[in-house]
Amino acid sequence: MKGKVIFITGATSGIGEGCARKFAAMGSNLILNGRNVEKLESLKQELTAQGVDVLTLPFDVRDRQAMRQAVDSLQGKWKNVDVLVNNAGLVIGLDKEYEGSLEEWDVVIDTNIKALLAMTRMIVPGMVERGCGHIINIGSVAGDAAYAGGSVYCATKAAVKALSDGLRIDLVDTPLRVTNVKPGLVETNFSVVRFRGDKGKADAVYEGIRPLTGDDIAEVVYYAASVPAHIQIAEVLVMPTNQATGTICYRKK
Ligand code: NDP
Ligand code: 8X3
Repeated sequence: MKGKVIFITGATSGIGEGCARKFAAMGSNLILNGRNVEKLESLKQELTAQGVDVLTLPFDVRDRQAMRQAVDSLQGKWKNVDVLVNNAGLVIGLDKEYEGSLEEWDVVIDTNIKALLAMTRMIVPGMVERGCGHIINIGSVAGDAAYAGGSVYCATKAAVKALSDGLRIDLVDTPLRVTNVKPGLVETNFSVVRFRGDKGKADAVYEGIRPLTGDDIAEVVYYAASVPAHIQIAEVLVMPTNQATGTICYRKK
């Protein structure tokens, strides 16, 4: 993976940040996206000090025009994206489908589905032209089955599975690969965002169980990206040892 160009959306925290560190440690060059400009800059400083090149592209993935401008601004080696990690995503709330906020659900759907699709639409044609590339989508165990209060989020992650499967079909006559990584419980900023900043509620999600970390998922993403070119890791479900499904966990009292 040395010298390859990896484009990671949502690289300022959690799984995306873990992926940035892992690929940098293995000598890849990075295009890092997120909205938090300060975090992007500090990550850039940290990782360039390790000898890799880092380009920061701060934009809101829901802003189609900003995405277009950012992608069009890529020059030289940065145009040749080898691996696209479609990671930016979130959930807001744990509300019933007939009670939650349509506005909040718009944010979730626009980020998790429409932005992932738009990134794919903008980056993959270049990969097809060059005859190489890998799209790694961060789905979720939540896409396998709905859970109470998770209906819209689960639907977005089911959509990530369908988009990954559909893209794999569309690319079947090319050397490109598509991977859907489906994590279970990962302790990141995810639950803090879900509970609108309530750290107590967020911490309770991981009580009594050892959750995964963003770095753990980065290992899986890196593995999928680094296996020989004739191997396509189509889908990976990765959960803590004491998690069996999206909703069944063993928690120590
Ligand atoms: P974090 O909240 O820690 O990170 C989310 C990242 O997404 C941040 O870097 C954030 O950056 C970015 N992001 C969110 N909205 C936007 C936006 N509109 N434009 C650009 N970037 C955005 O959560 P995770 O690392 O856990 O989440 C990463 C992915 O993993 C998500 O797709 C999530 O659904 C998925 N996932 C998480 C699991 C978990 O248990 N944590 C389990 C399964 C899947 P910024 O704020 O700078 O914009
Ligand atoms: C995040 C996993 O179970 O919190 O995708 O929805 S869960």
